[in-house]
Amino acid sequence: MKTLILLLILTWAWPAVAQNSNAPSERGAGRRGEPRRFGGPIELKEDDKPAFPVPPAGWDVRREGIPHGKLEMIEYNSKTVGTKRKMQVYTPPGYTKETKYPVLYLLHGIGGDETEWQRLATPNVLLDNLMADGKAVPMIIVMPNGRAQKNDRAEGDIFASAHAFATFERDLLDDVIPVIESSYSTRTNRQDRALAGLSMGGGQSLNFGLAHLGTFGWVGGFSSAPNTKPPTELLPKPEAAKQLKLLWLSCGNQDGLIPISQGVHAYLKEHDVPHVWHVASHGHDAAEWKQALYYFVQKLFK
Ligand code: FER
Repeated sequence: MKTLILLLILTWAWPAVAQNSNAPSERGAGRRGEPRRFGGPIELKEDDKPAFPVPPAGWDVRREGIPHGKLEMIEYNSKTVGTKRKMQVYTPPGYTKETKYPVLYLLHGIGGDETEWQRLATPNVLLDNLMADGKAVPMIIVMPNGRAQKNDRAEGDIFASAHAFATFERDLLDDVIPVIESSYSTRTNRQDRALAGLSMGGGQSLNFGLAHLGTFGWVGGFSSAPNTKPPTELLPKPEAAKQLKLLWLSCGNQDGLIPISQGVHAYLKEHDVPHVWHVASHGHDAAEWKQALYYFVQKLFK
C-alpha cells in the first residue's frame, strides 16, 4: 500500500521533475514565487479550511518609524558536511546580549537555499511589523541551508539532491544549533526552540521536530513535501506530541501536495493530538508560505 502511494506521488510529480531538470530557466534560485504544479488530484475534506483570515492591509510592507531588526549572513564549519556553510540570521529590533532570545529555525524548499525565505517572504519585515504591534515576541530567526552536501547550491537536477535534505538532520542538531547558541544570546530549552519550513523544509521540520521532542517545543510544516515520513513513522507514539507547545500544519487548497498534509492531519485528529490545521486559498507558492509564517510566528514562544 505504502509503495503504491509512493508510486502515485512520484508519477504525479514526474512532469515537474522533468521540467525542472530540462529547462535551465526553471532551475535553482529565482523561479520561486511562480505557482508550482506538484502532486496529484486535490480532494478537499470538510475541515480543510483557513484557521486564520487573509492578513490585514500593510502586513508585509516595510514601515518607517518603527524599530527594525537586522539580517546577517554568517558562515559556520559543518562537521556533518565537512565544509563551510552559510545561514542567514535575523536578530530582532533592539537585540542585546543582556537578553536571551528564543530561536525559530526556518527551512527552505527543494529549489531554495539559505536566501530563499528572505527572497520569498521577507521574514524581517513581517516580524518588525508584528513586534511593533505587540503581536509577536522578540525572537531570532535562523535560515540555514537544508541541502546538507558539499555543493549545496540549488543547481542542476534539484531532485537528485533530495537525500541531502535528510542528512541535514545531523547538520541542524550537531552544527547549526550549537553555533547559533554559542554566537547569539539565546534561551536554550526545548520551549525556546521552534522548527518550521516550507515544502521540503516542511517535511524536514516534521521529520526532525517530531523525532526530537526534547529539542523543539514548536513544530510547523508548511505545504510539506513527499519527504515527510508517513504519519505512523513520524509519530509512532502520538501521545508524545502532546508535550509540544504547538504543532502546526498548513497547506494551500490548490497545492497538489496537500494529500501529504491531509494524511498527517487525519492521523493527529484520530489520535487527539492538538494541532493547528490551516488551509488557505493558495497553491504551492510564496503567497501561501508568507501568510503561514505571519500567523505561525504570532503563536510562538508565548
Ligand atoms: C516531490 C515533489 C515536490 C518531491 C519533493 C518536492 C522529494 C518538493 C517541493 C518543494 O520543496 O517545493 O516528489 O520529492
